[in-house]
Amino acid sequence: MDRRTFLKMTAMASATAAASRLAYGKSAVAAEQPPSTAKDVVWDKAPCRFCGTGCHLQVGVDKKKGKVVAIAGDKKAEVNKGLACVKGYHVGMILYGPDRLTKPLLKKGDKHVPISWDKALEIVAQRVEKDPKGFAFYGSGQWTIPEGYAAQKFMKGGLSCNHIDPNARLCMASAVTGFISTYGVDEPAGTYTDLDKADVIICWGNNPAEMHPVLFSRIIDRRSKGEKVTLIDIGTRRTRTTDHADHYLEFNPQSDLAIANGIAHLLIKNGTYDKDFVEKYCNFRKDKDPSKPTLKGEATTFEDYKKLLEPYTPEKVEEISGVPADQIRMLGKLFGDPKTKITSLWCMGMNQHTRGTDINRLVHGIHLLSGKFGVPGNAPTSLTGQPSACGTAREVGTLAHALPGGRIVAKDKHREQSEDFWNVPRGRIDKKPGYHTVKMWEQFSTPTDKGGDVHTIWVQVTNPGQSLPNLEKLFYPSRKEKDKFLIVSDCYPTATTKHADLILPSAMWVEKNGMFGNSERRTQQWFKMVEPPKGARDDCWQTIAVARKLYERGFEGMKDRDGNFMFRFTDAEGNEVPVWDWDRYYDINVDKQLFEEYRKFTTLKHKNLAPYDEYVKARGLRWPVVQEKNGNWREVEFRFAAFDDPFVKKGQKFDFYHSTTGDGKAQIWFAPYTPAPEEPDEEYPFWLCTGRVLEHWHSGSMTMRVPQLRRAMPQAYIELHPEDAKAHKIANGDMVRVQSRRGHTDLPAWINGRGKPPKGTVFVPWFDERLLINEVTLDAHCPISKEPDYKKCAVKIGPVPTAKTARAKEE
Ligand code: MGD
Ligand code: MGD
Ligand code: SF4
Ligand code: MOS
Repeated sequence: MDRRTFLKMTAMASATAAASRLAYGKSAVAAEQPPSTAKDVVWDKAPCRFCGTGCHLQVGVDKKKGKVVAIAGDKKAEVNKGLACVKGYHVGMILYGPDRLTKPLLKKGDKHVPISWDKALEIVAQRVEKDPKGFAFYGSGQWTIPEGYAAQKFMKGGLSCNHIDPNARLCMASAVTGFISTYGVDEPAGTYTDLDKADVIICWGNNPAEMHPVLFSRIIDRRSKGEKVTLIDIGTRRTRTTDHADHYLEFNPQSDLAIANGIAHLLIKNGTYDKDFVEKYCNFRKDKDPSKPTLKGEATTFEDYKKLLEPYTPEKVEEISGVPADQIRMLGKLFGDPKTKITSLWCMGMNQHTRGTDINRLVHGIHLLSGKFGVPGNAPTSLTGQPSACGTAREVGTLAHALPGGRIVAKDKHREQSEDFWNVPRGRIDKKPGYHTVKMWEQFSTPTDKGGDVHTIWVQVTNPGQSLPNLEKLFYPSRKEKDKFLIVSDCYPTATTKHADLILPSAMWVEKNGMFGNSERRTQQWFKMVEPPKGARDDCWQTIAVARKLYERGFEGMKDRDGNFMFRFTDAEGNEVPVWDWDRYYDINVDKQLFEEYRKFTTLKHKNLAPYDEYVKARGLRWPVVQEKNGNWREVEFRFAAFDDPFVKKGQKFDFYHSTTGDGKAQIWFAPYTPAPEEPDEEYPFWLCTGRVLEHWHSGSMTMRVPQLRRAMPQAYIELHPEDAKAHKIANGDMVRVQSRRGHTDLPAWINGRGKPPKGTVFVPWFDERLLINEVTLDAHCPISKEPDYKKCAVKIGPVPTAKTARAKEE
């Protein structure tokens, strides 16, 4: 099977899902279908709007109609070489759902009434003035880089308020803390190139066949060329990825910690770890009290590390994880063989974990211990999910504790540097980190007189009313509080806009200029190609226009050191352009000016980006991008390794130049296995795992409006093991109530469906806004990364007690 056939087959399998008993409800939302062979079509490049794979597409625009009418994979793109998955091919149609938002809407009683943009901006400005420290910005890994940068500057450099955090907190925060505590600096050392070179690829509880399909097809492609590549799927349920795996190791939720320790145990016991690499380039670390894990921990010795690993014999690991001891030995042998190149991939299984930071550190640890690092094909590579979770959330640092370019608010020097770059007065940036996502929504949900000090949240490019965990606790309560005000910028009506006090209609994807940063440190750029529906406007414009409103009303924070407006854009002659006037916004390239300003930050922690114009020419470049003597800009495939990374000290083979111990070494951590905070018991006997499906993007707000995708996967369902279904007298398609200590939702059963959960576990995808599984999930989170665990909680299942079906719920 080659890459193309794999992608075609996944699309076909989607169609079979549609034909199953699952299909019910309104079938297709009428959206105009773009003809594929239109005349007058002009093509331009843009990265796909969806996943972190970061495929580059060619977008065909009918110049007469001013509409996107065709999509093709971009042949010049290294990531996808002309291919795309089903979502990619249909991405143009997300612009043309019939119910795009086109007017600012203000809540009056139970209704939303249209208001002017000027009035809307004034309302936002008044909310800020009322209480700047109680104003929070909830952003996204789907923000473009300039959008995130503008919001970051507005909050931290303007309002002196650090309450800005992205939805990516729900997603890759544990990967960040894993990288930082291991290497001292965030983001993968390797790139997708490793997938072409590895002998063995291990997936640690992720499903790239559906979630990073074009990336996954790269592995399939190697096999079709006759190359031998062994795929090992370590997961808690069978998925489409499992179908292609040579080995499937099914483990009990949470016990990945024991498996990783089991591998390290064998490497040491058999003396097959890489002694030279460990001695030269690694230190050992652990937490003093493992029940209270920290980012920094304390130094320990190899002897101590060895002792701590002693209990993790293959037999003990089998007892904890359910994975046969022989399969643990197989993993130990692979890591212990110096000739085998291994690349590990992971995503939400390891990150959405109450021990998320620890399991990230342990997987880095076994790669370091075995020396499977820094040679093409040997890499521990976390995948991100959103198209710019890396580029915007991580690199621009739109997290409550961060500043652009790997700076943090807690450090005096970092704040001062940022204040200088922004030309704002000393002391403008607050040194106290703001609220992380869960805390932000908790504070918003708590009444003011009970200490709930967040009064307004402005949401951009995310749908928290569907995606936050434990909605009953984190989302609904604020909606009953009179003085809590929710502002939402979105393109469509959603589970969040429904509850919003103010809705701001937004332009999307190629209706605006943009830049994304994908999962392999690749920064990508595109230009606006079509006009948004009249009334919808860029998120970045919205932020700048609110800032201007505040400036005009005399708000001090919007002034720079010279008393000028803090967002100053100029034309070629150096004259200020009033971009806050929507009609003037595209007089100049705002993205380019914001990016060039941001770029200065990126050299401070070796995350160097090239000038904007380089990205216009390229199909993305992987940072650090450094200029060579001949003037060319060169990207880096493997960081910290002398063969490729220009920042490695001369004469050294490896150099962890941001080492937390200051000695150029990486940290190998020990962390024990501990059980999940909520496990199945007599009353709630099942594990619930939640996740995604190929056809839909997250909350489904975009993909459910594409008829082809909606038809292919029309609604959410609950996957069960056939024996559990039998025991509960549940047949395919029967409505099942899934209930946790927090809430319940009713879904049709899918037995032997696409995913196959083991006995005692169920799985529900979360894309369906009519069937909110996040009323059931848990908000417990990793104490270091603050990322919640959507992958496991305890539930019971049973028949739906009343006539209240999912359809009733929809109405
Ligand atoms: P999920 O479905 O969230 O997918 O991509 P993935 O992480 O690949 O995760 C499900 C997996 O979690 C299960 O297969 C299970 O094996 C694993 N798991 C459950 N419990 C545990 C555990 O205790 N430990 C470990 N190690 N694993 C466990 C997510 C990614 O997908 C993300 S973050 C985003 S933002 C994107 N979203 C997205 C989408 O919405 N749709 C599509 N089609 N693609 C997407 N790509 C991205
Ligand atoms: P999306 O559907 O991507 O989900 O969760 P969300 O970010 O909440 O929301 C993006 C919103 O932005 C949509 O409503 C879309 O219509 C809108 N939009 C699209 N383009 C634009 C634009 O250009 N401008 C504006 N203003 N709006 C736009 C994602 C989050 O969900 C993530 S990343 C993870 S990893 C978590 N995963 C997860 C899980 O695995 N299980 C469960 N149960 N819940 C989860 N929630 C988390
Ligand atoms: Fe888009 Fe991801 Fe599919 Fe590539 S793999 S076309 S980036 S959704
Ligand atoms: Mo899911 S970043 O990786 O947002």
